[in-house]
Amino acid sequence: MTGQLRLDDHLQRYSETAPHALAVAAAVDAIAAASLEIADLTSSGQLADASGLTTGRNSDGDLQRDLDVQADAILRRCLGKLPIAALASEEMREPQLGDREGSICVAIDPLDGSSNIDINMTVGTIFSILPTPDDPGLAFHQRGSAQLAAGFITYGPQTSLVLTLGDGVDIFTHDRKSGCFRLARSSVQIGESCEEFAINGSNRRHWDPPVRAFIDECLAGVEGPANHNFNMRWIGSLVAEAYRILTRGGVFLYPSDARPGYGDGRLRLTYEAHPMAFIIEQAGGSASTGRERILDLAARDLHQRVPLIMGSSNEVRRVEELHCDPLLVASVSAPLFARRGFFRL
Ligand code: AFP
Repeated sequence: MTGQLRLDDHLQRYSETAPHALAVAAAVDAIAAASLEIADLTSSGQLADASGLTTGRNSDGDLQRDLDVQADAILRRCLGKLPIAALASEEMREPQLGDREGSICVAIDPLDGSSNIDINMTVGTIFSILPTPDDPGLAFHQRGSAQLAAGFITYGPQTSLVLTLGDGVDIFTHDRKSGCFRLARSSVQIGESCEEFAINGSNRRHWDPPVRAFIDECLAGVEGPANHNFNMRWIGSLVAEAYRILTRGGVFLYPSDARPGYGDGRLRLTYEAHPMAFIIEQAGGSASTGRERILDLAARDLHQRVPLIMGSSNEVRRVEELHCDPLLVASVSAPLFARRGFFRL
């Protein structure tokens, strides 16, 4: 079936399965259409005056690049034609309320990894689709487990759309000849154990002891408790890391750390961690803060950050075990033994 099934046929079949399915299918179709416009921009780079240069800061103080703004506008234009009750974006301070009769709400990270544009690395769009609650103003305060669908598009060697509609994960790749997205991989599954970890190792001195202990176990390889060797990757683009994990397993960590503003890590719960967690769990993996399941969390505010450990379930579970280790936990709370204390683990 791979290569034959088109995304629009897949969405057509899904749209007849449940009351909200038609609206979900229409939103995914609109995001897929928007992604082709964004792919044109990212693939032209400097030629399309899409340099990735910073144009300012968004509502949450993050550096904003011209392409972030352009991608956000394209997605909002494509989604704006649909009966969506509320739309949230990394590039918008507050959610935008829409059609009160709309059965779904959508959260987007229009261009994740945009700091990689000027170095020609894979970037992407991430989306989360939720049911409309009684009060649409509370749409993005629902638990991650409420999601109806989630996905991301990679703008890299391939323009590929990774999608879960709540019944497994499928990957559709844009076929430039026919101009449509075609099924590349169906029912993607992540192995329960892995040999590859991804973390920004330059932050080691800022990590809590449980994270440091886990990475030290990975580095000890076959000579340590993991009893096998690991490889390391760090791309600096969440969508690229997630795509690799869906392809060959692995564990990704963006934990909280001691840097100012990183007490809850770097990634946003609503439009990054929630959709990624839904996808990873639907593919048989796990997604955690190190202490709690990501999909059990509900955001207090739209741009709330959250530590994210996701991927092969054995390694995610090991990180959680270390977060329960009384010795390691005590060292986090006891100032004397904390990160900048006299004793380093
Ligand atoms: P940008 O969108 O600012 O490039 O951030 C990308 C990201 O949120 C995520 O995609 C990466 O995994 C992570 O940041 C990389 O963070 P570091 O630059 O701190 O390694």
